[in-house]
Amino acid sequence: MNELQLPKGFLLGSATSATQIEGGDTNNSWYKWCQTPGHINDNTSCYRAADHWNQYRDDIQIMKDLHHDLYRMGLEWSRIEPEQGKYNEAAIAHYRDEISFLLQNGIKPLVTLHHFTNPIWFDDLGGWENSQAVELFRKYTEYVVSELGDLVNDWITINEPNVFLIYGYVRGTWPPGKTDIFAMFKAMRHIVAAHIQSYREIHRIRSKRNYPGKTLVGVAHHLRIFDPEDGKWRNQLPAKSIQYIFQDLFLKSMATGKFSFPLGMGGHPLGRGKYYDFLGINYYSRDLVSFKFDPTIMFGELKVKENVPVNDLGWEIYPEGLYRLCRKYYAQYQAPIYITENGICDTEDTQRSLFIYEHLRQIVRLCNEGIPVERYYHWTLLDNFEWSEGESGRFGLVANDFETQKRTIRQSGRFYSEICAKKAVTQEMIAKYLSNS
Ligand code: IFM
Repeated sequence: MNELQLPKGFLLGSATSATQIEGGDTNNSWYKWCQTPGHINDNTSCYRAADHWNQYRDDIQIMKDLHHDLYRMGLEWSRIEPEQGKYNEAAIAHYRDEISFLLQNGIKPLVTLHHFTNPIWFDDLGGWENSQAVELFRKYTEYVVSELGDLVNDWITINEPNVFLIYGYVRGTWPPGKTDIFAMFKAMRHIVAAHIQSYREIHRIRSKRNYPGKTLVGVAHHLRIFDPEDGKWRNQLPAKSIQYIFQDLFLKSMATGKFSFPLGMGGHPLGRGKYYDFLGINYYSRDLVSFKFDPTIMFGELKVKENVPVNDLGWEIYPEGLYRLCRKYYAQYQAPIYITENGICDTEDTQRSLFIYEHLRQIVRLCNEGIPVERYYHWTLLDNFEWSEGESGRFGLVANDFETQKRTIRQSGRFYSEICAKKAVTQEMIAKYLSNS
């Protein structure tokens, strides 16, 4: 195993989302969803989560101990705007304090406005299928950026819109629990428009108020590799169409404002533009695609390659995929790349260190080839509420005991901490952390 040297100026940290760690909020769509038995595999609820709402100062101390430069955090819209148009000053003050404490500790925040959850009042109005959603999200953005924009330069408007829409509107396994592709495209049009309006709003407010620092706004896109199971054209076709519908359509529309088919007819209803300052990539795994005569799955069945390493959830561990995706999308979008998520569900912590090493190796390879990957946010800081998996999906650098809310840094967390401090993986670290890999 070779040493790794990360490029000069490269920044590292971790990512979380509000609903997955904060706990204590009853006003969001996922809280409601958790109330129905069967929705969450282990019957836990995001109401408990990791109690970060109360423990955020201790958690920031852990980030500091882990030598983080960066932290990607989410805001809970339903706490900030518990009723339509009524803002909760205590909630925004809480986030101000959290962000100020990060800054005092030398950790740069990247703030996500929407990460899979809606306020219940917003869903009651029809959620993302309602055309008013765009204006409602713009107003929420306006409020948040007016209140926090002096402290925060870096923003993500919406996390993984493709995953949110496909699970919520096609598979029906996440709120709002629909299996209606037309509803999905309707909601998608509004999400794309909401991103564009929010992108403009963040720039407008920060520039009008002369807030310090360069404003950087993007989307955290969940990108996957879809490889045909073999070279047969009948498998290649569905692999391409799934890739288009799952990720290329979202990326293009949100990045440029072009509403391509089936989202629209190729025009730019909100104006042609460049609505991203960086390319946020959340990368986890690859799927193999084989033809199946079933239009509801776009004629492609997704499989995991045989005899390959997988995580606890059965997802293939495929670091080369990160390299392939960054190359491909950089060629198209030409912006600095932030790996806004990358991580592994690994309860026993037997694979995480090697996973981190292998993915960073691909990043070094990309940087050596001139692709500007500038930041890496590991998913995730601590064990959290992993949506349908509940508390059983353990992605944390730090283990969390949900009964006692006691944090324990995993061995992989210590490895990552040394990487963050040294911006390198040395032979000593390989011997210490990767010798059993
Ligand atoms: O936990 C999620 C996160 O909320 C979005 N990206 C994928 C992660 C792991 O499933």
